[in-house]
Amino acid sequence: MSSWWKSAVVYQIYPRSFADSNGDGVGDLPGIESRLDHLSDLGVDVVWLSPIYTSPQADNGYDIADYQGIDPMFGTLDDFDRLLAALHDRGIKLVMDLVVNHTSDEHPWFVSSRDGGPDGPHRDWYWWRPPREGFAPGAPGAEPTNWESFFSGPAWSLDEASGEYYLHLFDRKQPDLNWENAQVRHAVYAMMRWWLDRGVDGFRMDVINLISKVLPLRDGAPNGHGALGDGSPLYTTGPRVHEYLQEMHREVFDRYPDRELLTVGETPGVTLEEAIAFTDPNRREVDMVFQFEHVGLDHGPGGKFDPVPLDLRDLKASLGRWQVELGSVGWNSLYWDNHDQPRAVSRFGDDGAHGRASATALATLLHLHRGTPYVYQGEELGMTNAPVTSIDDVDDVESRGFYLQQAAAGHDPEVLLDGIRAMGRDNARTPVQWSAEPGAGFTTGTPWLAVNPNHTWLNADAQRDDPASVLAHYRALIALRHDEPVVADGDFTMLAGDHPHVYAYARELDGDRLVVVVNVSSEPQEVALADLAPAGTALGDVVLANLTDPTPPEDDAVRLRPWEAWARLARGTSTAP
Ligand code: ISL
Repeated sequence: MSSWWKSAVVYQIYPRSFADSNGDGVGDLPGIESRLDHLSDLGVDVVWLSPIYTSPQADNGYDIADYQGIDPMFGTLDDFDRLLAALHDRGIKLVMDLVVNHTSDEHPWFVSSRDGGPDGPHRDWYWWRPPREGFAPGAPGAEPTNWESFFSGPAWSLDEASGEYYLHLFDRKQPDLNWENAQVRHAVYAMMRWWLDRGVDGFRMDVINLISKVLPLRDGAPNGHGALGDGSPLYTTGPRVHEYLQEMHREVFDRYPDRELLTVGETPGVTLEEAIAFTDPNRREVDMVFQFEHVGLDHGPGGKFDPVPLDLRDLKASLGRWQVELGSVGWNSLYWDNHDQPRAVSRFGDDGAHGRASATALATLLHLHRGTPYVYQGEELGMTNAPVTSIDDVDDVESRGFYLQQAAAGHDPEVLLDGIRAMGRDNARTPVQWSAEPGAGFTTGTPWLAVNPNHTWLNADAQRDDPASVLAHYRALIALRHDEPVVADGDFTMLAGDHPHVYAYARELDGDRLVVVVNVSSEPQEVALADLAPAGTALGDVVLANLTDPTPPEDDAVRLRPWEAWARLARGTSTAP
């Protein structure tokens, strides 16, 4: 299969926060269409659209009630077809979000599964179990297993009518589909073909490594909140997941041999070894996966809402290992941000005095790795975390579930709010800041989630024609990946791996050597030249820099200003074999 995506950059749109065309405060499909110039100017190759399907929105569309319908909040199928055509006219592909570990509890499949009772035709499409032996339905501890939902509380809810419980690894309104049932799998494949026939260019597969569970379902080590990084062996990369993905490949993707498609699995808790198996092209599963190791390094003992400072050496050890070991067999997805993560510039950078420099430094660090970079809407502007003053400002089902559970258990609400301020998913979900206007150019109405007050100066209008903007730097990074084969295909070598504040690496291809050096701190730093270039060789010419007049290397060392980042390319001088 072609690997056109090695030189491609993907842009993620979270539709409810991107652009609102009708003033109802929620983003929509015509809104996206009205902003396509922004995507063309940026130069991205692919758009990944978070869910736009019919949904009661218990988890902002990751709870789907009709896989082939568009939620009226976002528009109509005609709006969708127009958007797809407009993207294709600009040479941009469209990847859909595929959420098939679970449906909404309002999906007709689940309604039939529940209301048809234990003998109904769809009962086995979901995971139904009687109460734990010796317990009455609804009694404390009666859940069939001790699994906890990722959104707090038990992963089982009771259906009073039948006295049985159904499994939901996420919210109670997101029942897990039973992939053991071949009818379920084939219904999913048919739905995927329907979208491909409509012209879409692939799928981002939500929590796809959770679809196979270890049978019989049983108790595991308690997986308290935030255990996502460790996963649970009872449903993370379960025994049949590879078989299912290979079957999906045969039943869906093999039927479109002439199309350039992209498949990316979201795989929380995936190990490097598992990721190699998922993405080895010979196994015909998915092109790449989203792994979570690097975004778990700042989780403290209490989980994601208990963050600890990141040690850059841990990040280097983690990303470096994935670069070398996965990059040479399968393929990496490269990301800092998405709709589930806080804003990178606030989390790993310095969103105060060094906002622009740290946003561009982090972008440089990530994008020139080996893999396919994903830009999450607003990241290309350096958008920051959202101010939150009380739990009433918080919309996200995960953050709210965490707060309510922990506050009820007696934890200090202010400490809980601090965790949500740092790590909550709403940070990524505030509306895109297009302009300095009151609705940030996102809406003329009341936005569903407050716009960040810094939109008065941090916005696309202010950056569009500014060559020193974060936006201009993203444009340059994307162009560099398109233009320089060493960025797409080169080998990866970590440099100065022990340096606590400088992230440096080399990419090599056919005699070209690209060296990327990033100061990941708000202090000046220095790194020995010998750590960056073999004796007697030069670092080459600057091909990209985030500060004007990038500091030239001195005889023995490279000195860097706070958050300074550059890439230098030496042609035909590689020492690689
Ligand atoms: O963000 C997370 C880390 O705590 C998880 O809450 C997140 O749910 C996990 O990464 C899985 O994410 C995906 O599936 C969820 C949905 O809420 C997320 O938005 C989606 O990206 C359930 O569909």
